[in-house]
This record gives sequence, structure tokens and C-alpha cells, in this order.
Amino acid sequence: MKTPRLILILADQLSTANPALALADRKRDVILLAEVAEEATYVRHNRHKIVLLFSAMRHFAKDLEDQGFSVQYVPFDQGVSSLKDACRKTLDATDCGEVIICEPGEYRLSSAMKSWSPELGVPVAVLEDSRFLASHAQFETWASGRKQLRMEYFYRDMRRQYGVLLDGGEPCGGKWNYDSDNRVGWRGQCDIPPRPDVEPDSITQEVIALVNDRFPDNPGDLSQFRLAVTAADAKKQFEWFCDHALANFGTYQDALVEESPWVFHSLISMYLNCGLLEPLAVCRQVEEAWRQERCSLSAAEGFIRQVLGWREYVRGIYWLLMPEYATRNTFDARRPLPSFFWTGDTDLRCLEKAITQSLDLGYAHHIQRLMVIGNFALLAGLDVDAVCAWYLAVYVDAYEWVELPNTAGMALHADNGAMASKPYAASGKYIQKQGNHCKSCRFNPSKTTGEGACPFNSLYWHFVDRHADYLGKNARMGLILANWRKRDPVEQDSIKAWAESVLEAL
Ligand code: FAD
Ligand code: DLZ
Repeated sequence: MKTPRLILILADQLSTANPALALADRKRDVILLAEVAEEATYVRHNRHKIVLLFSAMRHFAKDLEDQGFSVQYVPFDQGVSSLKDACRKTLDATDCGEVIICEPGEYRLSSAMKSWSPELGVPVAVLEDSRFLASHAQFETWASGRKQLRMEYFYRDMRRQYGVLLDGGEPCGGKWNYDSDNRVGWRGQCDIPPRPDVEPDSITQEVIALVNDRFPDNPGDLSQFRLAVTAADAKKQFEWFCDHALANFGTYQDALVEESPWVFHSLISMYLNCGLLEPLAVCRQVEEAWRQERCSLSAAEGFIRQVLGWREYVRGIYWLLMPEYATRNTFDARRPLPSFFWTGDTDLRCLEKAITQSLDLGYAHHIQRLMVIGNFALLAGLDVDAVCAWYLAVYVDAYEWVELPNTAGMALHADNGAMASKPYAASGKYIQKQGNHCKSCRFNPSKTTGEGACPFNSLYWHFVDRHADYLGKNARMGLILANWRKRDPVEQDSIKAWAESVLEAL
């Protein structure tokens, strides 16, 4: 009889496609899942995230047991401090002679695992995470020799590789990208259907009680916990999206909406990121919906670009450029995070809405994260590390491989433009154009200085002015800089002085 192996499954790897699980021999091997303090506390995770992961782990472990696997489950109350300690205890209690793990999604844990084998005294095999659609080697090959790593070209290769939305090798409809159709601002054009809730079952209720008790200071209002915790329920949620929201997803992808935290977004990042949904399957399902004429091509392409394009691309950037990537700070942004990031207590309506729902629900859609909260942090020069730590803490779907490139790279342009060809900086006019928050706001997006002026406006010009040298090297910023430079110096001074007063008030 061969020596049994210990298969460690992390909380964000709850998938039958997990390569470590795929290797498991149910007659011989031991599967370990562990709720541990180190992972639960390395940032102040949103309570929704902890409940989702612990409850999904408990359901997943039960399923594996029902399938005949031998499962060791370490609940949080056992007080095991780290994943390594959980492995050590299981090795001591069993005959396992090797540990097998699918690679973790964060550099922090991946580098710690390098010393596990000598520390545990057994071989530790770390397998590449085949749940992603672009391997590390593939991304490195794609990136090598390129001056610019633009998502669009990577995305086209992924479409070709997986045969998604192709017609005889060419993009369906004749264009690769329908982004220009996906920027309509919200003016209450149609009804937004209410989201179907998943009622917490007894396992989830038990976890909610545990998390309320053990994580009293973390963000997250658990009376509103309605997430799926099994693959079957996550699939149902996604099917609801395909039937009721996908048709409007493309059109209102960039809309900022006073009356809905979700608009027509899919709400699946938390499931994709922990393994309850598979990225290629959701793309194929959306393509099928288009082929059955249940949505437009721009809706289907807009969705598929996010999953097959952006999601794989940001992961590629992360592993290509870490650990140096985490130290970048193009604009030397170091202003402390204002306290309203942890309370939502600000008079800026768009920020208040986006931050409050982020704290309470652990969710904000892309334009809230990028063009409201991220844009504010960029313009105000908020400390890059503090902003990244905030994003990692508040969202249910946050893991560093996806959070860091999006925050430091896309939102804060702290990575010297590795990801984005120009900073995503915008004034209050953009926010007004994209939605209806300004109507309920005490600030006026048409005013730049003086009582009632929208702070985004003066901060925008302050940002352009203080980084004029850097922005001047970017052809795409030429027009904006020229606009700023041709303004009357007295007017420039008054805008800058007003921005300074806004910054001081933070
Ligand atoms: P939809 O709008 O319905 O999009 C469908 C799917 O596409 C998402 O579920 C997601 O898996 C994928 N996707 C879309 N945009 C991106 C992107 N830029 N990067 C990676 N995947 C993408 N996403 C995370 O999963 N975790 C994070 O920690 C995270 N942090 C972010 C921080 C900032 C500053 C920004 C600007 C974006 C961040 N994103 C993050 C990306 C994106 O905002 C979320 O994936 C999306 O809002 C999740 O909501 P949804 O499932 O309704 O997405
Ligand atoms: C995020 C998280 C939390 C809150 N708790 C656990 C845990 O108790 N056990 C576990 O295996 N994983 C947890 N995780 C997810 C890990 O932090 C994640 O696997 C790494 O950050 C790598 O992506």
C-alpha cells in the first residue's frame, strides 16, 4: 500500500477542478481544510468574506465526505494558528508522508510555503493552479519582448485560444471590443430587478454567529448576508443573472446608480475567486445566451472581456511583477486615508454610497471601485499602501492577486503605467454623466471653487497641476494639460488654493 498523502485545500480553492484534489485517491489520501487565525486576520477582512469562505469550506468538506474522501476539518474554534500548523497536526495524527497543495493566490503565502518542506519534514508539492485560463509560463511568453502590456491584445489571444465569440477565426460581429457601446449613464431608463437571495442554512447561520462573535470590529453587516455558499447555489445565481440582468449588463456597465448597489452586474467575482464557479464555464454560458438571442453581442462581449480578459490579465501582471510591483508609487502618494473610508461618513454622495455599501455588503461594482473611490484616492494623493490595504479588507472578492493590480495599477496608476496607458483621473462631470448621485448631493458638479463646489473638480486640476511633468510625457494627456495651461494664472491659483482647502479638511 502506498503512503497516504495530505491534500491541503485552501478556502479560495473550493473546486473539483482544484489540481491537488484531482490527484487525490479517496481510498488512501487525507483531505485537509482548516479555518485558521493567520488567514482570517492578516487584514481586517469583511465579515461577509469570512462567512462566505468558512461556510463554503464546511459545505465543500461535507460533500467530499459524502463522496467517500477522508476529510480532516479544522473549525476556527479549535484555535489553530496557521495553515502550516494545521498540516503539522494532521501529519502527526496520520500516516501521511507528503503534502500536496494547489498554489496559493497570494505572494505572501506562496513565499511562506517555500520553507514548509524542511519545517514539516516531508516533501511539499505545490501544483500550478489550473483553474486559471492563462498559465504563468503563457503570460510570461506573451509579455516578453513587449514594450507595453496592454490587456486588449492579451484578450484577443485568449479569445483565439479558447475559441470564444469567434466566427471562422474572426471576432463575431467583426469587432473584438464593443466597449464604446457600454458607457451609458443612468437616468432611470428601466427597472432594475431585485436580486434573488440565498437564505442562510443552518451551517451558514452557525458561521454567522461565530463571525459576529469573533470578528466584532471587522466591517460587514451580516444581517444582510445572502450569498451562495455552494457551487450549486452560485450556479443558480449566475443563471438568474443570464436570464434577468445580462441583457442590460453591457449598456449600463459603467452606470452609477443611486437606487441599486448592483445595477445589472453579475455578482460572481466572489464565487469565481473561491472556486464555486469556473471562469470558462461562465464565458461559454454567456456566449450561448448571445447565440440564443437572449442578449446583444455588446453585452456578451462586455462580460466575456471582463472574465477572459481582465481577470486573467491582472493575475498575469501580479505574478509577473511581484514582489517589486507592491512597492511602486509613481506619484509618491502618501496622504493618510481619511477616517470616512471606515465609516462612509462623507457629504460626497457618490463616495458615501460606494463606501457604505462596500463596508456593509463587501460589494461595489467596478465603476464605483475605479471612478468613485479609486479616483478620489488618486486625485487626493492617498497613501498607496493604505488604499490597497483598504481594498483588500473591505471586499468579499478580495485577494491580493486581483486586488493589487486593480488598485495600485488601474485605479492609482502607482505602477508607472504597467497596466493603464493613462491615469483614470476624472472630475465631478464624469460622475454626473454616469449617474444620478449628484442630484442627491449637496455639492454641485458644475462648480469648481467656492461654497458647494464638487471637490472632485478642484482635486482633478490640482492632480493635473502637481503631476504636469509626468503627465506631459503621455500623449493621451496632452489636451487636458493644454487646457489647464491656457487658463488664467489667477484662476489656476484659486482652483489650487480651493483644492488645498479640500485636502486640509480631509
Ligand atoms: P461584473 O461587473 O459582473 O464582471 C464580471 C466578472 O468579470 C467579475 O465577476 C470579475 O470576475 C471579472 N472582472 C471584471 N473586471 C475585472 C477586473 N478589473 N479585474 C479582475 N476581474 C474582473 N475584483 C476582484 O475579483 N477582487 C478584487 O479584490 C478587486 N478589486 C478591485 C479594486 C479596484 C480598485 C478595481 C477598480 C477593481 C477591482 N476588482 C476586483 C475588479 C472588479 O471591480 C470586480 O471584479 C467586480 O466589480 C466584481 O463584481 P461583479 O462580479 O458584479 O462583476
Ligand atoms: C481569506 C481566507 C480566510 C479569511 N480564512 C482562511 C482560512 O481560515 N483557511 C484557509 O485555508 N484560507 C483562508 N482564507 C483564504 C486564504 O487567505 C487564501 O488562500 C490566500 O490568501 C491565498 O489566496
